Amino acid sequence: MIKSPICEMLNIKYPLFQGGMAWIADGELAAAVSNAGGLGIISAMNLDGDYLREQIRIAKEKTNKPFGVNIMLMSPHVASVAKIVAEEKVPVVTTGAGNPSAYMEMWNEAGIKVIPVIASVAMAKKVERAGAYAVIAEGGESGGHVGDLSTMALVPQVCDAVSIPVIAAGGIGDGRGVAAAFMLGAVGVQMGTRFLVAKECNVHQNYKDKVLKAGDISTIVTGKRLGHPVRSIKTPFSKGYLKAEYSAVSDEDLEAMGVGALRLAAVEGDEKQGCFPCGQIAGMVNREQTSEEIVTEVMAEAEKILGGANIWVK
Ligand code: TUI
Repeated sequence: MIKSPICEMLNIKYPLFQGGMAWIADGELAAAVSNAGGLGIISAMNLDGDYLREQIRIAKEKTNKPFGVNIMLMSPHVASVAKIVAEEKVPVVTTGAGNPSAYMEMWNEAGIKVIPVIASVAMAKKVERAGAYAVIAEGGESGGHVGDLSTMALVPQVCDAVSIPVIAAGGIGDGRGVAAAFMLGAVGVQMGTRFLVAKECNVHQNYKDKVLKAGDISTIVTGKRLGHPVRSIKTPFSKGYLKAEYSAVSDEDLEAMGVGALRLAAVEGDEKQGCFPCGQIAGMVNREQTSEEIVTEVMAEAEKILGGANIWVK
């Protein structure tokens, strides 16, 4: 069985986090992953505190295991949801798409273990100085908001730069990815895309079907011109958006084109105007499974690979 320091630190069976995917990762999915022995994570996305309180209530009802909340730092409600996680004494908070230092003191005082998602060495050092418990180093293979570096380049450089534990994310879809992450110096992994098709994932069926159909080159990154690059499935909408970015369309019109697109995809399954975030490992996701099947299968594969890795040492 694979055990790493992060298991004891967070009181979880497996060093496997489920990504806090906006409009997708709700209390039901988080509870299912936590019950399977991983760390389930609820996304606070860009809604107000009422939504988050309700999802935390659902998670607490469905599991007595630790779970986390992901706070997207570009959310207009970031200040209020930041307070709610402290009030609710959520065991773990992950953050994304920015620098969480301003909230760190409040969260640390509430006894929350803060694990920011970072995409560069500089940001990893910054959050370590501000009191982060660990970091999630996420490469640009991931779905959603992405940085520039790949997981292979980012993870070892972050491991060298900080002394807190490093969790690897981006491009990890099975046990081979988990084993590779450990070889790069990580003590755990976060997976998002694989959980998009979990039975307990309440995303629209059109979204699941797109992920199941997607291959290795089915995703593209849009939003670079406005400074918010997002990896999503190639659709007429995302290809049209990319074209608009390289045209005379104004920044304001471009911004307007993207408003509500994540919700349209995840909740309505809108294939015309929705944005379907998804990682590059989509081609490895070919069937719907329960969260428990995903977690146990991935960790068993990793254990087998790591157990036999010394065949390369002569
Ligand atoms: O945050 C994510 N993934 C996301 S957030 C999201 S919602 C959204 N909607 C519209 C536009 C953009 C996003 C969908 N997917 N992943 C974690 C992540 N964080 N990836 C990369 C980063 C990151 C990037 C820059 C973290 C820190 C950072 O610092 C930049 C700075 O200097 O402030």
